This record gives sequence, C-alpha cells and structure tokens, in this order.
Amino acid sequence: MKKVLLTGFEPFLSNKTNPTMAIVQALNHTIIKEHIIIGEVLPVTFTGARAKLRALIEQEQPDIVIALGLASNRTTITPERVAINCMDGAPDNEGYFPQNEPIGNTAAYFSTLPIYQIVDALEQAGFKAKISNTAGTYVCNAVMYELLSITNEQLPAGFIHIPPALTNQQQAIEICIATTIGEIT
Ligand code: PCA
Repeated sequence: MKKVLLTGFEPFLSNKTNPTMAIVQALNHTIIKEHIIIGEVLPVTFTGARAKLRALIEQEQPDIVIALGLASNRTTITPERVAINCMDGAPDNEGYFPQNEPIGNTAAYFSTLPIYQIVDALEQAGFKAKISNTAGTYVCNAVMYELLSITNEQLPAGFIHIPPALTNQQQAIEICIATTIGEIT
C-alpha cells in the first residue's frame, strides 16, 4: 500500500502544547484513499528534527511527505510555498540559537505539494486557508528545506502551518492529504 509520511512537532518556546503532535498521533496508521498514514513527531531542534526526518524517509520510503507545524501568530491554515537556506531566530528546544546560518547549498526549494488545490479544497470545506510565501527561519523552515532537498522533486512533499485552536483540525489535515493523493492518482 502507498504511504504518506505525516510529521508534527513537539511543544516549543511558549507553546505548551503543539496541535500538530495530536494530529499526527491521531492519524497514525489510518488509511486515506488507499494510502496508509505514518504519523511521526519531530523534536523542535534544528539538528535533531532534520536528522529524524531524513531517517524516517530512508526507513519508510514514503510516496508523499507532508510536514506540519504550528504558526502561533496566524489565523489561517497556510501551505508553505518555499523554504529558504537560512536558520535564524529563537533558540530551539536544545538551546541552539543559530544566527543567519545556511542549511545547504541551494538558495531555496519550492513545495511540490499541490498548494493551490489544497487551499481550494480547504475553503470549500469551510476552513480559512491561504498560501504562505514564508515559512520563517526557525525549525519549520529548516525541516521543509531538508525535506525538499531529500525528495528532490521526485514526490509530492512540503510543509503546512496550522494556526492555534483550529476547530476540526484533524479533518483539515485529512483534506490536505486527500487532495494531494487526488492530484497524483
Ligand atoms: N512551529 C515552529 C517549529 C515547531 C512548530 O510547530 C516553526 O514554525 O518553525
């Protein structure tokens, strides 16, 4: 059976819970459109999150990868368009505090998820959604950059930020997954 790797994150900074953790745990081993979902939680560390993601992709050989993160200052679901080659910002959960550090050698990578179709499908289901043109420079951007450098346009892969206290958050993510599957099968 085809596989979707779905990642979320642990709590970080002042966020005592991270809704993406509950979503991936709830969807782990469920089936959407004949794809099994592998839900995994990443640490909020620049180095550890990227290493765990790389190991998961090697181990699971997924057909689709969707990484989720919490955007505590947003009010809409935002599929990210682009990841940039920069780590900066607040300290991670290990206290690592990079300042304007590169991740790799490529300036940026674009999402290979069907981000326009995902926004349309979410809006049709009554969710507020919008494409975001920046995933920031914190751990989410670094994970998206790492993900797209590994998958290298060979499969649908990308990152979706969700706002805090999103009603029916699991349904929203199911729509993102089903839309992505629908675009490739
Ligand atoms: N959001 C953070 C990191 C973990 C998460 O859920 C971010 O947007 O970078």
